[in-house]
Amino acid sequence: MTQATTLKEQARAPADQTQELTDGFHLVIDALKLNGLTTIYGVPGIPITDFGRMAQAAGIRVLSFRHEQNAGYAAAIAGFLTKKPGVCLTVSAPGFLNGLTALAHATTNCFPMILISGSSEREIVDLQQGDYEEMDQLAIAKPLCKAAFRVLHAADIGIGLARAIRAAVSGRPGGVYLDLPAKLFGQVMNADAGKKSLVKVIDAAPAQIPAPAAIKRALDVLKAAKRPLIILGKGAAYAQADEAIKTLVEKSGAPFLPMSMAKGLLPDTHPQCAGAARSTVLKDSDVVMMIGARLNWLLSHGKGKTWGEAPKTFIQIDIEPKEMDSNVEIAAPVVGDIGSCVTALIEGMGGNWPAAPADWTNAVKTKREENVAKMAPRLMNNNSPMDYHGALGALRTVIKERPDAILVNEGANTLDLARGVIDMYKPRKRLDVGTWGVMGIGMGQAIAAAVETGKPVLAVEGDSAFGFCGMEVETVCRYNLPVCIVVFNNGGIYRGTDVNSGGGSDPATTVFVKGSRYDKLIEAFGGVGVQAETPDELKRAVEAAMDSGKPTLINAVIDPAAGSESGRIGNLNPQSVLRKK
Ligand SMILES: Cc1ncc(C[n+]2csc(CCOP(=O)(O)OP(=O)(O)O)c2C)c(N)n1
Ligand SMILES: [Mg+2]
Repeated sequence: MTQATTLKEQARAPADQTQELTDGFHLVIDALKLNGLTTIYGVPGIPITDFGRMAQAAGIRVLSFRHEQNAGYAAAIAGFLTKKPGVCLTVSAPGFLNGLTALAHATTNCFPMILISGSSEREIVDLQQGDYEEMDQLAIAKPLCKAAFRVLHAADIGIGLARAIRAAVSGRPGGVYLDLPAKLFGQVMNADAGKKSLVKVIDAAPAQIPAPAAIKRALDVLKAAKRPLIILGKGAAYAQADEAIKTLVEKSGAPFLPMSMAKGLLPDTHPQCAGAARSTVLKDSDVVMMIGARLNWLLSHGKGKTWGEAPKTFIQIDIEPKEMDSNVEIAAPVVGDIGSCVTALIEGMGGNWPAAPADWTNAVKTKREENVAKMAPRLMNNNSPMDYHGALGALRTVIKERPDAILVNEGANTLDLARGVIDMYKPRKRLDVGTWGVMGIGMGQAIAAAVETGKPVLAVEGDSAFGFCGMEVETVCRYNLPVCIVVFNNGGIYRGTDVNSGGGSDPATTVFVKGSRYDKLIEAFGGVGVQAETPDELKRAVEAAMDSGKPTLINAVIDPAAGSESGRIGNLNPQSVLRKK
């Protein structure tokens, strides 16, 4: 008899009392383990409480969160960090919906993730007879993810999970929904047949080799460039083709611009890094090679003022053919996985590839040095209350001294300014709000980063951003994770100085309680809380936290007037001529 065979089940098993049995609970666990999925992020409840317990007993690491959205963000970023689908586990209807934002976020950001949700009885749900937590979850999930599956028979669990894994990681990765109705878990079947029904997914994300003609076309365009630019996106970071990408960039001699989560793929201090000369390189380049980056809003759709007058020719490397020409014409599309494409490009370049023209690379270098020099004194100020630059100057040094640490970052000013100020030195060390600029990813990402990598984590959080996920400090403390949270407390969204222009007693829509002490929150759960009022205090507190590995929350007091509306993207706020003075 297996552990799975409870007395009740034995009583139910009619024919052969000696046959070994298994059940849905154990088949899901065995299928996950068989495929190396050994961590689950979730929230327990009917119908998955026992499943979580059994998974933990079977050696799967099951991390329970306080809200499914944070568990979902943890699973999504685990997918980004590991190239294996991150697994989030939720209860039916409300739990499922709480996890769904993260699933959609994973899909938008091309992170492999599987949201496994328990669901209520199909017969009742489909007749809309008001079951416990009734909802047609499969139909709701479908438009928000890459694929959605439901398993009704225990014998199909193996195939169901195999389909989910392949859908999540092959081609362009994304979120997958797997619906497991309550009844499935208790279904019993012969243990041998159950074992045979499991599928170990072979080569889940097969290499996609680019066509030689596409490689030649791309290299012809690049060779003719007078002012080439390489843009690295988070797809390039995801690919884990770090050495090949470095070789390509260095061989080309072209300036490179890392998108937010591609920072550190090559160090921000690399002589070819054009991060500090972003507007110059976007405006003045003539050939732009995109590697795992999309011409979406973050790059002004590849046109308009940001891109200047100089005509552009685009080379784009992406695994998704439909990405090509999505916003502007792509002269040289290279479709394939990034590792294979970049390797083929390097081979095609041969031994005597001409370096990018020196007048261009020197012009970029000069601009970059100018901008870095302009910023330097602002980063060294020791003002109290702190401004963003003073506080970030301190954190920049902390990361410089600890390049292995993972930086999680969200907020508006807290995000945009930290991205510019804090240099990254290694791949996949910067995790943030991604394509949607979503608030609330911080704690989920910090927890998953610590769990998946074992490295210390520094989470730099706007006070509003932190509010979306702050209760997870209990989770950080419960699992005793090496996470240091710095809340940039400027008393509000963008600023803490707004007033209610209606004159009523309610505070303005964007401000919070003045002088609040977020550090007290973590003390409630046994973590270390620190109040920091100067950059020096902040630096000392972060260093102590990173050295001790103790869960720590530092309330960094930021001048409420220091921020600007919507950080760096205020231009996206709609304007009406009626309101213009
Ligand atoms: C889920 C979600 N809700 C709302 C927003 C809108 N939003 C953008 S930034 C932001 C908060 C910015 O304030 P804070 O985190 O305190 O950063 P600060 O600019 O004050 O440093 C909000 C609410 C969002 N991006 N995502
Ligand atoms: Mg704020």
